Amino acid sequence: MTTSPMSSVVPAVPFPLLPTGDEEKDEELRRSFVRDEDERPKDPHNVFSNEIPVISLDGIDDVDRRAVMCQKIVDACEDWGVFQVIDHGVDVDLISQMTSYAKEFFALPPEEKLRYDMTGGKKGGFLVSSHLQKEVVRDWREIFTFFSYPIDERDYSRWPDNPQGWTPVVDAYSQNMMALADKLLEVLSEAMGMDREALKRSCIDMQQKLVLNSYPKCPDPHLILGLKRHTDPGTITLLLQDQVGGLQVTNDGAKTWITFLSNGRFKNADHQAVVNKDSSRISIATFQNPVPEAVVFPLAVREGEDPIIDKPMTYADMYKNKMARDIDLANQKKLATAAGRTAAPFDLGKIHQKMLDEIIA
Ligand SMILES: O=C(O)CCC(=O)C(=O)O
Repeated sequence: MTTSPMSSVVPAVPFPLLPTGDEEKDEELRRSFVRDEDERPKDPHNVFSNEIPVISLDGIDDVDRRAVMCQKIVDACEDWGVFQVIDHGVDVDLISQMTSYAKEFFALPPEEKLRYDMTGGKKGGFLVSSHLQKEVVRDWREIFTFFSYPIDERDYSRWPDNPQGWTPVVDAYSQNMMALADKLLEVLSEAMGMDREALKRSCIDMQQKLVLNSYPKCPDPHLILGLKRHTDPGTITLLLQDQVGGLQVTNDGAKTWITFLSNGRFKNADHQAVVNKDSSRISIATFQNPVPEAVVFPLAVREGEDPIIDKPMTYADMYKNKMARDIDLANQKKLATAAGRTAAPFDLGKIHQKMLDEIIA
């Protein structure tokens, strides 16, 4: 992973991360969040960049305006792999209801949130820090996950009944996100010289997971990350954030689904979330993913280019490789740092053996 600078994206209950009430234990707990020096935030949450493309979707179905918009989206995907969408047509009341319910949920007492404890591979619910077991350093956040598509696989017993009335709001929000993702994928398909449905078709059936992130105020924001630097493996992620700020991105990217399907043309931005002393922050990430058996291979290879991978793999394999690699790199780095040396290259074969135990969501 490179160390180029992160750019901040302009983007809203004080509660502890399950403290034990025992000062000594809480101090120890806090130490488990402290990052190695090279991973610590370089910029605070409220330093914003104007480099990230901002794209209005107003008039996307008008032939002339669509062409200009499409070009902007393509440029943003080629240069950054991330952009801010405005005039997206999603009802502002729905967005504010979704955010208010999320805040209310995270403000509940720990025992109430833990009724939805997601550990042990349950399909949705509440977790502290990360969905990956055995993370070496912890993320300063709480999360709630809804597996929202396919609809017939929803397990409503994992959707909270507190706050009351949240289920129809989550349902409406997830439908709106699905429609927005469709629009964006249509544009990218056209940009690759294919029909509008091509990228969606390659997912076989679009799956969707909503992850609500709650980043409490943090006493040591210069040492700790809300969410460590990573890339999302799936088709497209739609991130709603409040006005606090904390998302930082870089355009180095990594090779994940969209990079492989576009033969390296569209980037997948590395990103992280930083925390701060004064305000808690909420974000809602909607992950649109292919089905596990969807084939990952370039859909279009432009003249003069070679495919960036030799043979097709399934999305499930690509996901497992990526997650296992991320965890193993972090482990090796920690061990190497403790021993005062540089991390050695990792053995993917060995990682395959243990990756299923480590990925619990
Ligand atoms: O909260 C944010 O700004 C980033 C969230 C994110 O990257 C994620 O949930 O994967």
